Amino acid sequence: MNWNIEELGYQPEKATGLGNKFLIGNGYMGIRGTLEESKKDQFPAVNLSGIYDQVGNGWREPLNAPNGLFTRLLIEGKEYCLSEKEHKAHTMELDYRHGIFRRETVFEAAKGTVTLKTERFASMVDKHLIALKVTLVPSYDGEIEVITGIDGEVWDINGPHYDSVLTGVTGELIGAVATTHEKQDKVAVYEALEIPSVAGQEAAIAEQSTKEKDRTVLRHLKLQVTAEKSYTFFKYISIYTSLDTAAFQEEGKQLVLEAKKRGYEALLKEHKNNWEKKWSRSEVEIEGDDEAMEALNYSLYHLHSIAPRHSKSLSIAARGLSGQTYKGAVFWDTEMFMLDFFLFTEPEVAKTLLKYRIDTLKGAKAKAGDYGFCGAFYAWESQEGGYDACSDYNVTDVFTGRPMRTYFKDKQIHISTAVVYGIMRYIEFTGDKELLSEGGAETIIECAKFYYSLLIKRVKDEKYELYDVIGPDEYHERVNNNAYTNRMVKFTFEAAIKLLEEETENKAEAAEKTLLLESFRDAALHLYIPQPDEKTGIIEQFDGYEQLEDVSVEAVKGRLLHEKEYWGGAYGVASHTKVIKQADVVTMMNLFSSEYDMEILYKNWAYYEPRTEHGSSLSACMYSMVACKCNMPDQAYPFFLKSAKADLGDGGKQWAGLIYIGGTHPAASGGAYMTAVEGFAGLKLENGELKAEPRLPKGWKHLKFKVQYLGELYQVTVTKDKAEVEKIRD
Ligand code: IFM
Repeated sequence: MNWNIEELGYQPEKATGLGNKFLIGNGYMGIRGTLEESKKDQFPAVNLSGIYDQVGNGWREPLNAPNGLFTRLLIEGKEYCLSEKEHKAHTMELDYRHGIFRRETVFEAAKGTVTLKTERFASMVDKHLIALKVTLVPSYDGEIEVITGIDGEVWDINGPHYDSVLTGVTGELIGAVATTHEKQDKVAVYEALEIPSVAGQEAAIAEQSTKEKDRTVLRHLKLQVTAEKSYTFFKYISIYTSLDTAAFQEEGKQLVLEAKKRGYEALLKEHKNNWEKKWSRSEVEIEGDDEAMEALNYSLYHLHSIAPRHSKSLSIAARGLSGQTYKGAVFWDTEMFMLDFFLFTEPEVAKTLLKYRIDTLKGAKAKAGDYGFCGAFYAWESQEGGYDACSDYNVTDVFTGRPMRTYFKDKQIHISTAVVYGIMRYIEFTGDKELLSEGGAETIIECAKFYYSLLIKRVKDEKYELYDVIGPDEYHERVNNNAYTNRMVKFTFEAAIKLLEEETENKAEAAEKTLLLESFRDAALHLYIPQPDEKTGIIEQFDGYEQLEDVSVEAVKGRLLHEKEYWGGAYGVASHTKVIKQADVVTMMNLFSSEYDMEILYKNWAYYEPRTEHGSSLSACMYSMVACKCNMPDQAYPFFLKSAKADLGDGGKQWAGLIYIGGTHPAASGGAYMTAVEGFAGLKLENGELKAEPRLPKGWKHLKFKVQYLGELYQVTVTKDKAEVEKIRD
């Protein structure tokens, strides 16, 4: 198994995509895989979790910290930056077993070459720390200068987010303290530099000066170098925000000084050990298919890198920590696609993700109230406090440049069902009912109240309906009775009923409970759930879907007048056709597969797949899951691989209309994991016991992984016709 990915050579147009592919992170921050010399036009970012800012009417988005990695060579007065200067060779490498980024570039200068090697990691042991090792090897005797420090001119999509960046030099430290526009939050970055005492090296880098200019603070090193000798220095960089602690500046300074004392190699060692521990629980072994094994573990690397282990109540953004796309907001992606990985390998992280939802209940109740509904309507794009960052105009029309009214925020009501699903699944797999008393039960009841207040009952019949919604397929807006939404809402009522049926001592509470119970029981019983058509077996995605134009994805694509044109909304090329953006009915079938015959599952899979654009990275894994459940592992395989490779290729879809949507795809990573574990290995609960039911694709000899269930660790090993689920000691 190869745990390294490499990029040979340099193509400027690939730099943005590679920033995602070579991302490193530790849940607190994500550092894009851009080069040290990059300035903001090349999208470098040290993206921070859980801290946001808004400027004017621009979109509210997470912060990128001042860039403490900034380093450039200066040879004979010329700055060497890969984007601009000649180079002889260039490679980038990511060791994704240990979250280490490396690059090696041979620059050509007048007198000869200078090889620049760097290595960096975002410490898994101390969330605030980044360490960078820089090595130079010249081919000639002479002078090389290095400019290195903190660049406060950060890349923003809707910034600038810092009203000011104060830079300074204190003793051996340099620092930058940035103040945000909206709330005057602070982000402090400090750097300590270490020039190790290697024979001749200290003397070579004897001259140092610092300069503060335009939001940057830079050290200027002058090296008298000898041909073929190597010169190394280390940078220790801390990042703290005023949300972390009142003493964010003192702690930041202290951290880099201590890091310098401990030294790079010691920090690297503990960082690597930490990663090894993670893999000992989460690595997936596939004998017979290295490509799949590597892509899958690379996906898990990304999930590990963005897990908010430093918090008890924080979630993961749809694009992880790869930048400001999608406003750094939390979507249904977390509960419906990523949660299982954490549930099975690190349930404490799963709890943290769900606590975020529980702790943002207030925001969800406020949103429901704003729309005139009861209960809790979670934010479609959730930021801190449950604030919904989704704009009413989430797409820009490519023809007019005008914002287009979209209804994601108002109508994608299925988001609250995802929260309920996540909480119930957590309890099922961990047995930790405390989450219910910590607000989980209230959250579920409030979500059920929300849906109850949305029900529509027509005079002519007994059933309840849900009108004017958007299902997972976002190309068809404001539809009635979306099959996924209705079924998930029924699930929500059933979850609430289960909780309410539990005993209560308190009389006042008991009376209220009785009333709610009656209402939810009635709702669960009468809510209309679209059923398979008697003749075709197809479940209609929403009322009237069958009447839409039946045309291929290719034909719809052929109607585009502009390559970045939005396919959905009022006038989109797909809106009036059966072409859908992503798995919708199929997503519902994956969740409730036990309610359908395999024939019905297959018919719907075969019907909807050719009509699906897979315009969302959330789509492919739902098709692979249902293909597995139809016992078709070989048909599932390409969808699985597509999900597992979502961040290994060219970066997928980068634009929605004129909006940049590039970044990593953690939901696809989670979907690939689900397919391997729950699809190919067929892991499931049967009467409270973990069982596997293998359906391995061609060429797979065995599939092996560990999972946690009810606090115990299990080793799962499946071959084509044998499954072992064995309790093991930690
Ligand atoms: O949550 C998804 C949605 O289903 C499709 N558009 C992108 C969102 C974030 O990944």
